[in-house]
Order: sequence, then C-alpha cells, then structure tokens
Amino acid sequence: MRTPETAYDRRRLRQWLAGEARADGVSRRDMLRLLAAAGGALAVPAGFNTPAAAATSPGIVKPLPDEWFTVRGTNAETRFASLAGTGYHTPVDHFFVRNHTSTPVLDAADWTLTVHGDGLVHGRAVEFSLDDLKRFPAVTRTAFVECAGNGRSYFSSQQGQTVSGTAWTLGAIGTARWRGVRLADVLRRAGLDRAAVDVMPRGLDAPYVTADGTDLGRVRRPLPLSKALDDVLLAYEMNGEPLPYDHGHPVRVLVPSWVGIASVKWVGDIEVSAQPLYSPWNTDFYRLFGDSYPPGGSAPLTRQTVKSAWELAWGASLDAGREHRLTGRSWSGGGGIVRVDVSTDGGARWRRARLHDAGRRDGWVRWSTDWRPPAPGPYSLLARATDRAGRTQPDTTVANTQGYLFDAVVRHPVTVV
Ligand SMILES: Nc1nc2c(c(=O)[nH]1)N[C@H]1C(S)=C(S)[C@@H](COP(=O)(O)O)O[C@H]1N2
Ligand SMILES: [Mo]
Repeated sequence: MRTPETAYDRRRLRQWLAGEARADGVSRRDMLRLLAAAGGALAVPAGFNTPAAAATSPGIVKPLPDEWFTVRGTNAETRFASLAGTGYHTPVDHFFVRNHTSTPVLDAADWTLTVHGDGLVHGRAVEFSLDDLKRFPAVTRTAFVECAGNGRSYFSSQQGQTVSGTAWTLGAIGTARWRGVRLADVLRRAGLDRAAVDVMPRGLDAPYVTADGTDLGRVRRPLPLSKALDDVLLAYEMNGEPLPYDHGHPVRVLVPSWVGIASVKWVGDIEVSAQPLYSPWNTDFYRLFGDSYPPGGSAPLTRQTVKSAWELAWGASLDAGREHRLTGRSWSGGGGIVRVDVSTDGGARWRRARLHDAGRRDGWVRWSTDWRPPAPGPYSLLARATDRAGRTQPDTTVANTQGYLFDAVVRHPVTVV
C-alpha cells in the first residue's frame, strides 16, 4: 500500500516484458501480439490496452473503462456502484482481475495440462488436452472468486493500521457461472495413489518477482487432497463463454468459497504429492501474521469471511427529502447469507434489508433498503450480514500484517444535499 504507484507500475511492466520471453505455452503468434502491444510496432488485437497506455499498462487484455474499474498496479478492481442492475452473475466485462504479473494470451489449441508427482500410481505423468478434458462429464457451478485481500484498505482508513498489499476497497470479488470438469475426475483418471495428500496447480503466467527482486517462480498453491476431491473444478467456461484471457484462458482452477489465490488461472500442470507441499503462497503469503498470531503465522487461509458492500459510489450525493432505493450485496465463504441489517445513521439504529436472493453456498445475495434522508449533511451507511453458520460481521477486524480477510462492517460515507 506504501509503494509509489509509478515505480510499481514500471517495475511490473519490465517484469511483464521479461516474462514473455519464457512464458511456456504462448504461441509465436500471441508472442508477437504481446510484443506489438508493448512496442507499438504492429497492429494489436481489439480491446488490448494500447501502447499509449503502456507506461502504466496493468497487463490486462480486456478494456478497463474508468466507470467500471479502478486500476491498482497489475490489477483491476470492480467499482461496486457499477454492479447495480447487472444481475446475479457479474458480467465478464465488469469482473475484477488480480494478476501477479500479466495476462498471458494462450492458445487453447496448443494448451495441455500435465498431472504429475509421486502421489500418482507409478509416479507416471499424464497429459490432457482441452478436448480430453471436455470428454469428462461437464459440471456447471455458480461461485464467487474473491481476493483474500478484498477490503484491505479499510484496515488503514477505518482502523488506522498499516498493512502491505494492494489497497482494495470491496470490489475484488465477482460471481460467475463456471463450467468445467471435476478436478476429482481428472485426478482419478491420472491414477491417484492412496498415498497422495496434496495437489498443487501451477499457472502458465510469468514467474512472480517480488519488490526486492526475488524470483518466486510461477504462481502455485497447494490444496489438501480432501478439498481437491470435493468441489473443485477445472473451469473452461465463464458465464457461458470460453474462459476469457484475463480469467485464465483456456482453463483455470475454481475453488469455491476459498481465497482467490487457490483458483489458479492459466493452469499448466498439477503436482500430486505424497508429502505436504509448500510454496510462497501457503507459507509467506495467505496466512495471518501479526501480534495476534503465532510467529509462523496462522494456518494457510482457506474460506473467505463475511462481507457487505453498497452499490453506491464512495461519497455519493443523495437528495434530501426524496426516497432512494439503496442496493448492495453480501457474501460469505462460510455458507449462504441469511440476514442483512442496515443502518443509515452511522450505526445508531438498524433495520433489516430486503433480500432478493436465497442465500446460497459460494454465492452472494443482492439486497435493498429504502431511505428518505431527512436533512442535508454527511451520513454513514452501514450493512452487516450474517451467514447460515451464524457468522456476523464484527465492528473491527483483528489486524494482520498483510491485511487479509477484512470482515468488519464498512462505514460508507454519503453526502445528502
Ligand atoms: N496463475 C495465476 N493464477 C491466479 C493469480 C495469478 O496471478 N496467476 N491470481 C490469484 C488471485 S490472488 C486471485 S484473487 C484470483 C483472481 O481471479 P480473477 O483475476 O479471475 O478475478 O486469481 C488467482 N489465480
Ligand atoms: Mo487474491
């Protein structure tokens, strides 16, 4: 959060350019396209961020109109206000993007998935093409993908704490209809050994280099076999379309209800291991560190917490004396949302919001409340959700150094005029 944005962008752009040269699975044609986009020498595909924007290009392929996104380094956050009226499933053109480096433009025809490791029978690696995957029974599932750091900026702005990482507000989440195959089916076909314990998917995007220059390798994070065999998908469609470039084309892992990092995009190989596996993404990152946690950090993060967001601009203006229908969404990794309470007076009085969806596991609910602001002035809008497991948003979140899993009620300022 403290890194100057321009230096950050410049470093990421260099990393992006360097990364292309060794991005496995990127066809020559796509390499040329990417180089063209960065250098401006050749035509670029429609929708690619243009060379004029290259100095601050986040390395995201789809357009990022200002009304829908806030660009944060290599990432794009959805503006919650822009979700009003978009329906239950987040349209791809509104869906947030979280990239450690940049989107690799992969060709589905060249793509393969290698499943390997000593957790397979005879330790024999097995390769699958996209057509091979499509021969498994297809499964469709609605689920959100949410970054573990969603809401991180409120640790500082609301709780006065310093945390590291992308300063998301609440828009590092989207809900889509995913179609693909069960990871369990693919692992069993590959020949799962009884000794297998961990499964580690790895992305085909460029290796991730930290601010101090350490190359951490490609994004990869182990999943316990129990979760891998439960509800995890290898998804090749999002909202009825082939998976878009920025969201993992041609295939991503989809781990419902868990921190977004588990849902590895552009998956190229999956290691199945008879020993527990470690990567930077389940040791140094995606655990809770800080005064309230053990020195080695908490256990690796799994489920997301409970959150709520208003579909309203930060500091929006509302007319006094007129009735407004205010809308928002709430979600939890711990089960469907069963109740949302709202306050328009900074938390003095609360009432129930009207829920427009049945609370479902892995999804969110849309809600609304009508409000006639009595008089001009500043107001704080609050929303507090409760999930089926009885988990309710607290007033404050216990701090952790990397600002993960913010779940406190956010105080959303508006001005009544
Ligand atoms: N290969 C790869 N997979 C990845 C990432 C990445 O940078 N590379 N980012 C992860 C993180 S931190 C999140 S929150 C989600 C974001 O998914 P989205 O960009 O489709 O919204 O992807 C995850 N999968
Ligand atoms: Mo994330």
